[in-house]
Amino acid sequence: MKLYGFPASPNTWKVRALAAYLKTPLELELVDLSKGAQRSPTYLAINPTGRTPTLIDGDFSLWESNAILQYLTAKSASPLWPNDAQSRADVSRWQFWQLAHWSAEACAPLIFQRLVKKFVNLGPPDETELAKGTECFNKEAAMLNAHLAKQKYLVGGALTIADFAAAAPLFYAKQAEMPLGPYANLRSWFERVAALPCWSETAPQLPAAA
Ligand SMILES: N[C@@H](CCC(=O)N[C@@H](CS)C(=O)NCC(=O)O)C(=O)O
Repeated sequence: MKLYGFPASPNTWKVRALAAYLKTPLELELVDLSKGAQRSPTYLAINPTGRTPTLIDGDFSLWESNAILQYLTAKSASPLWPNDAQSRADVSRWQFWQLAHWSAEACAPLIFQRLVKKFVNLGPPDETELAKGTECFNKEAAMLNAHLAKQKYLVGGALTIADFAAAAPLFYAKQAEMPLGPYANLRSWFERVAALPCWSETAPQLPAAA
């Protein structure tokens, strides 16, 4: 299988980390976001949204990183995507939350304003956007921190792809100045997930990106 992606992006990194964890061979095809490669006609032919990552498995093309996580685990019958209806719905719930709220409203704005803008010379951070992102971050982090007071991982007592999805943007917590200080359970959970060798095995070489 081939993954079209940008290694520094949390959405690409979490897919590559999962593949490494599952020992699923995954060839990386670089889509250089800094050069606008996501808008090339050849890339748009496999992913009309013009976003990364995209998985190619034979003649099957799959975009949306959380769908890719589900597909890779389903293919290898891994317990990271448990095979009963309630657990699957529970994992999906956290993945939908990650996509709509944790990443889109909280982590991504802070990463964009404090890292990406610097990296691609887009000027100083927008203070209004930073304030909005910080408020959302605190709201979602407080909820997640309370959830993690009851259990070690997002779903049940074991690692799932929900943890891969929610942890990925936090690798940029320091550079994006995400206010993790008050959230001890969240920090311990992230340390547990980040300690999996698959993350360092697939860590990006670039200093920062979206
Ligand atoms: N919901 C999508 C988000 C994908 C996404 O926004 N990818 C960013 C990198 S993190 C991208 O390719 N941006 C390029 C662009 O929007 O032009 C997913 O999870 O795969």
